[in-house]
Amino acid sequence: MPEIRRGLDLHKFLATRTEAVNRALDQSLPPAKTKPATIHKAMRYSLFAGGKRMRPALCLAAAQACGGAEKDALPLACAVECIHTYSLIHDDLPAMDDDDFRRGKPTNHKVFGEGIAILAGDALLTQAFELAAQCRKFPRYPHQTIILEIARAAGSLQLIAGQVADLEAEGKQIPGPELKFIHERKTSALLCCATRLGGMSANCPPGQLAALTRFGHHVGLAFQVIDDILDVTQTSEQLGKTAGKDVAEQKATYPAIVGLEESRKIAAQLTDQAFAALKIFKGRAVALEALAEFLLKRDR
Ligand code: GRG
Repeated sequence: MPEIRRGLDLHKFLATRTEAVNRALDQSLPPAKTKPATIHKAMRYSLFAGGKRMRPALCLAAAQACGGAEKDALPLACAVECIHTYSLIHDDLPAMDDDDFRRGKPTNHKVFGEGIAILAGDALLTQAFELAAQCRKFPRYPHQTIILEIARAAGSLQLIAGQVADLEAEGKQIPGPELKFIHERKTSALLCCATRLGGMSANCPPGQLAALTRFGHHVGLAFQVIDDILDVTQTSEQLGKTAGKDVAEQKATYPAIVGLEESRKIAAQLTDQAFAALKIFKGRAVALEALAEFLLKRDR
């Protein structure tokens, strides 16, 4: 049944934006046959393997909330998806999570080998900066600001920090605040960055950017709590990746620390905090609201 939220058909929103993002990504990457073909095939393999495109959707919805043109946000939405896909390829490597399935398909290194998978991730990370460098000029947010935004979210204080802390926490009992530290960095940072970039592409004023930051932060934390819940409650087929790995590897998660019911409550509270941040948009953030609700109720 389509979810209609104050006139918004979210399924249609997601379908049309996914199509636009896929088209833009296809045009921005070298064609698969470009020499050396292996690397371009490997980049495209993971990028077009069927991800949910939630980060691009948040970026475009944020641009809409701020009254911007979504086409101006599109290169940035694509840049964030490139970074996200790179992080998944590298996370799946034998040296990291050692996973065989992702997005319902064999992982990049299973198909192309470890060396090419590492390089495909590296190339996607670099592609993100190429996209950002070529985006339109936004008066309040020059290219330097946009590139800094992406670099900081992907760097050793955020995404990489989260991955390092996650690796180091394996098999250990960690306290709640340390788990939050990991979630803020390995998950929330990039969702928040996607949302902020959407606002920046709309040349939003500082008050709106602060609201988008609060929204992205809380939605990002809720996203990871739900991800941990799904790891326990869904099958590998439903998720398109190996389910049950957190328990098997004794990973610190909210379900492991506080149980499933309490984890669901925490995700709902975080989503409420995300909704609260949107008040400033006075009803113009319908797509962001609908996405936050969708992410809370998602089953994959
Ligand atoms: C830089 C190697 C490296 C890792 C950074 C992002 C990350 C840390 C690791 C990837 C695996 C992971 C558990 C990330 C947390 C965020 C998350 C739940 C990603 C999955 O995102 P979805 O569900 O995936 O949006 P799709 O495939 O739908 O795009």
